Amino acid sequence: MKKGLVIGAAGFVGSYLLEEMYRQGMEAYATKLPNEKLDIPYGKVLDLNILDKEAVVSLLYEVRPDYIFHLAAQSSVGVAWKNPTLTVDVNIKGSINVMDAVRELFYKPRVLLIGSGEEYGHIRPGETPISEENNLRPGNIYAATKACQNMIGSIYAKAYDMELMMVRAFNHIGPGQAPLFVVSDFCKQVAEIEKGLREPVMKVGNLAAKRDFTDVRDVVRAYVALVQQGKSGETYNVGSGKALEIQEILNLIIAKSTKKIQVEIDPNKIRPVDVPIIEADITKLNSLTGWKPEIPLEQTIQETLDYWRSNL
Ligand code: A2R
Ligand code: GDD
Repeated sequence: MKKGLVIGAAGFVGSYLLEEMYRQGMEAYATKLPNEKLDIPYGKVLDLNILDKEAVVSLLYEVRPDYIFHLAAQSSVGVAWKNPTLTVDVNIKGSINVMDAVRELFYKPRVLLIGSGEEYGHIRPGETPISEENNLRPGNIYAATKACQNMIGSIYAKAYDMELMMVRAFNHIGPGQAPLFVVSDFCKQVAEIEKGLREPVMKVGNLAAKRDFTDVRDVVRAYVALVQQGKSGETYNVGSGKALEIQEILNLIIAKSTKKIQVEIDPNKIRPVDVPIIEADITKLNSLTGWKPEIPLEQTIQETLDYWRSNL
């Protein structure tokens, strides 16, 4: 049985990934920050802060995983504007600690580094859907840290002959996501309005942006396929292949509300820069693994809304 380690498993994607690993017959190990809670019905949970390089080394020697999924990050574009140094520390220095710890091992585990569709940034006309070979022109601090992780990952893979693969994940959504992110945020507001916990007014940010949304359960299937089949030093887009305007997402969510809702732009939700469109070309991943998304957006939105209706 292959051993898989998920670093940063207490966040949104972690528990879905652990479930998928279990389904595919992998032995699961998971790390969380000491102050986080993570109860999983299978596998072992260990504490780890990736800023502590020696702790990463010891943990890898203890677990000796065949596969490593590196999810740990400061994952919010909005938070990165407010706390750039934390974002740089965790997303760049933390990732280098993971890569260095892997490099020092006496064997070569296969490692998946999770980056972002945001790395492409200011996409030019004619560049969508965007392929992995496109220039990176990051438009925010979070995106710059993930582009840096990607570049260092590809350098390490070549320089040290490591089994490192990079993912550029586009927007992933589903039940349990923090309301920092747009779909979860809008669904939570609808549930609060339905329960009479707030006025029937949705506070929103930039509705003109176009983003490419995929259900988190589809995303983790791609991660498990890539950690096994991905080619070392290569980067793979993981997305739906189709961008939608946030306005359209809002319309879909509001249409499901049992209450009449007004929409109001909240200036605090408008970012200093928000790139107009991010849309994935997923040909490379599909050709390698046959992966394609299966869960329709409408179902993900319904389940996210129902999650908030029963978890306020
Ligand atoms: O920031 P927290 O307290 O939510 O903890 C996050 C954790 N994390 C760390 N783990 C170890 N050492 C650190 N120094 C450190 N700093 C933060 O990583 C959280 O539990 C986890 C990341 O989970 P989420 O923020 O929920 O991200 P999600 O949606 O699971 O995305 C997974 C990956 C990330 O690399 C994103 O940047 C990418 O996919 O989109
Ligand atoms: N969060 C939020 N809240 N975003 C809003 C809102 C709102 O009320 N109104 C409009 N938006 C717009 C944002 O300006 C952005 O254009 C888009 O909705 C998506 O925002 P988020 O859901 O916060 O996600 P993100 O695109 O910034 O980042 C997510 O996707 C990346 C991959 O593309 C995160 O999951 C990242 O970790 C991930 O790398």
